Amino acid sequence: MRIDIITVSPDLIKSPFEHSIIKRAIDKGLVEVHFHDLRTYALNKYGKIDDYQFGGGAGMVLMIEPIHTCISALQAQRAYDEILYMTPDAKTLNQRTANTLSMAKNIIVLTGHYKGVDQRVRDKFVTQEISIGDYVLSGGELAAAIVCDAVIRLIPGVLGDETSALTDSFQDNLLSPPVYTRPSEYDGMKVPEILLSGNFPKIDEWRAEKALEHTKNRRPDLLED
Ligand code: 6GU
Repeated sequence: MRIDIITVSPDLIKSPFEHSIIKRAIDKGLVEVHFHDLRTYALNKYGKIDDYQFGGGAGMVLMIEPIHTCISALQAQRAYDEILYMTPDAKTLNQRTANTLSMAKNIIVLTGHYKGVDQRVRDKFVTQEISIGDYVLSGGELAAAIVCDAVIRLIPGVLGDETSALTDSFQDNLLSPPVYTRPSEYDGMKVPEILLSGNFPKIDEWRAEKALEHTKNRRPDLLED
């Protein structure tokens, strides 16, 4: 997979790609991530990429031309499956979306800033808009990093244990059951007996029960989905 991230703050978004599982995926060649500073495509030598909004109101809007130039330059080199735009006024990211995106070959991720981008960018170039939750961040960069993390870890070969993504929370619309490690007793707190029993069918059953109980208590909305 190849991901091209268009941003006004490349430095803000780079670090999540330089650690742990995502870094390893890049090192293994399972994913390529490229950052494009929107200012490189600015209209003039002062780096102009935004302007006041028509009709008045606070906040700057990213202009269509630099974004169009950047997207066109990328599209001249390869076809893209999706052009994502990160914005709080969109459908919220979920595991199903991450699963689908993990099967793409080439993706562009456009991150907004200030008041966002000119609506014509969204109408004409963007194929999918994604929010990461019902709260507002100062820019789309951190949200883009989150989407990329959720997607990259699902690419086959990225996680060492192939089954491990399948047992994640949300993969079957259930939250994960609790996990324990040594010691089996700490300060009077005991690990549930069943987990020490070696009876794996029973353990699976216990985990399924706990996952359901957990979901009912914390996220009943997932069960209606
Ligand atoms: Cl994608 N962008 C911004 N600026 N805020 C958000 C968001 C995105 N998702 C949730 N809040």
